[in-house]
Parts: sequence; structure tokens; C-alpha cells
Amino acid sequence: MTIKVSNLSAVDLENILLNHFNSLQLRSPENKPLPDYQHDSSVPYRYSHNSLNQEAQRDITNSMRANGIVILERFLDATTTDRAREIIENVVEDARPAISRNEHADLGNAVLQIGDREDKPYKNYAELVTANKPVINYRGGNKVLHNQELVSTDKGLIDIFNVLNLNHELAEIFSFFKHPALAKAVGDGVNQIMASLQTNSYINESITRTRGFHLDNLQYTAKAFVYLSDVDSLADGPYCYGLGSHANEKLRAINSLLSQANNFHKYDYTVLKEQDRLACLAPKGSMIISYQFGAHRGAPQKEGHKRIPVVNTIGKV
Ligand SMILES: O=C(O)CCC(=O)C(=O)O
Ligand SMILES: [Fe+2]
Repeated sequence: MTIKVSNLSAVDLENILLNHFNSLQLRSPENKPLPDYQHDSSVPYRYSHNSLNQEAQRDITNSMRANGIVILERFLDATTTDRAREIIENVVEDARPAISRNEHADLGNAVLQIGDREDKPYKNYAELVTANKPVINYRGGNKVLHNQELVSTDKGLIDIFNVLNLNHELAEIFSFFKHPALAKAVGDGVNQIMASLQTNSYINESITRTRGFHLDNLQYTAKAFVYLSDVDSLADGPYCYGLGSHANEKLRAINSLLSQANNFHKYDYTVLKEQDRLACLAPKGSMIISYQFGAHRGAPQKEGHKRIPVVNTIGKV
């Protein structure tokens, strides 16, 4: 069958390709489907542990190599998690008045910038990461093509760069990010030497439109997400991952062609079988680590739901 991609919407494409998916043989042999992954806590990669001992390191490596992702349930205890959340929410509260005036502001221990204003102090990702204090970037919303219309995604999302520099207590709580065992466990899954890089926090509240599945880049990058709030249902906007997509080169190539043909962002990933989409439902304190060259997204939330992860980027040095 020939599919003329240029005139089709992402939804049409997805339907056509999913219908023909089995004959495309896109799945690599070692990437077996996992049973009932959202609910069954006995599957091996849902690992509960509060320290990075050797067994935990090995489980992280094995699960990430096979699936692209690992979930460590209740990695931080509830009291510690609540304290971290309180520190982050306090600074967001300090920023609220300026956010409602749509103005940048210096809050003392952090800077607030309105991300879609022309005169924003930090113009790009590199400037946000290297700023001399944490930057609270309030996102005005990216425009993307959706059903042939431009819509904004992630509008209202708050992204705090270098969040651990807010105060010493927060830096101490998340000091395990800097533990070489974590980067080693993650790097070993792809036979690379990796190190902990910057740490952000996202505050998602009633974010009802989010960017779809995508890759962050084609580098060896991973992210460790620690949920500071319970993520119990799709309505909370869980982090979602395409199981095995980090190692599925055929499907990556197909998605890349589709994105080019349709003028989507080059790393948008519009074709992913439903059974391979993992929604990471987990209690607060859980840590999810995934390779970001695999397909992932934050699910759209229902109005009134809030989700706060702290996100450590792990990459090649
Ligand atoms: O909102 C999320 O959980 C995912 C955001 C994302 O795509 C990323 O951190 O790379
Ligand atoms: Fe991403």
C-alpha cells in the first residue's frame, strides 16, 4: 500500500498506520509487551526502593535497557516529599502577583519571567540553564499544528530552572541526583558514560492541552522525574512513555518522515501503538527515569488537577 502523507492530518495518519501496524513489523524482538503495566505492581521494573544499592542500580539499568523507562515507587518518603513540595509552592506563591500582572520580576531567591514576552531576560534554553539564580519560566504556550489548526500547548505551565538553588534544604533532599551511582545505572543501559546535569521543577495545574508524544533530541539524554504529588489517574496528567521506543529505530524513522511531510516539529512522534503507551501512575515520592530519545509526553490534565515533578536531566558530559 502507498500512503500519501502530505495531505493527511496526524490523526488520519495514525489511524492508517495503526491499522497496518502488524504487517509493518516494527517491534524489535527483545521488546516484548509488558502485562497490565499500569496496575500490576509485581512487574519487575516497578521497583520500590529508598536507596541506590547495587540491586536497585542493576534493576534501573535492566529496565531502562529493555523498556527505556523505570519506575521506583516511593523513592522519597511522604514527609520529605511534602516538605520539598512546600518549598517549591511557596516560591510559586511569591510569583503569583507578578504572573497575574504579566510582568517579569526579581523575587530575591529567584527570577520570574513571562516566557512569551519579547523582552524576556533569558532568551533561550542555554540562558535559562546558566542564569545566576533559579528562573521561574511562566510559559505563554507554544503554537503547534493540531488537526490543521494552530493551537497553543502547555499554556500556563510553570517551569523552574535550577530549582535546587532555591534553598539548601531542597538541595539536600535531592542530593541523590548527584550520586554517581544514579548516572552510572542510567548510562549503563545504553553503554554510555553519563552525568547528572540541571534540575527543574514543573508545576502543572489545569494544563488541559499538552504537547503530544515527542523525543527531546537524539542525544543520549535521560530525565529522572520525582513526583511531589500523587498521580493517580489520567486526569492528573501523568508522565507517559512509549515502551521500547528508545530502541525502535524503524518506528523512529517513520515518525521522523511523517513529521517532515506534515511540517510538525521534527521530533514529534505521532505513531505509537496504544498498548505501548505507558501512563506513569504512581504515588508522591516515586521516581521515574526515562531515556528522552524515546517517545514521551505529559498527558493533558482535567481542570482542577495539579501535578508537580522535580526533573533532573542526565546526559553525556
Ligand atoms: O510534562 C511532562 O511530564 C513531560 C515534559 C517533557 O516532555 C519533558 O520533560 O521532556
Ligand atoms: Fe520532552
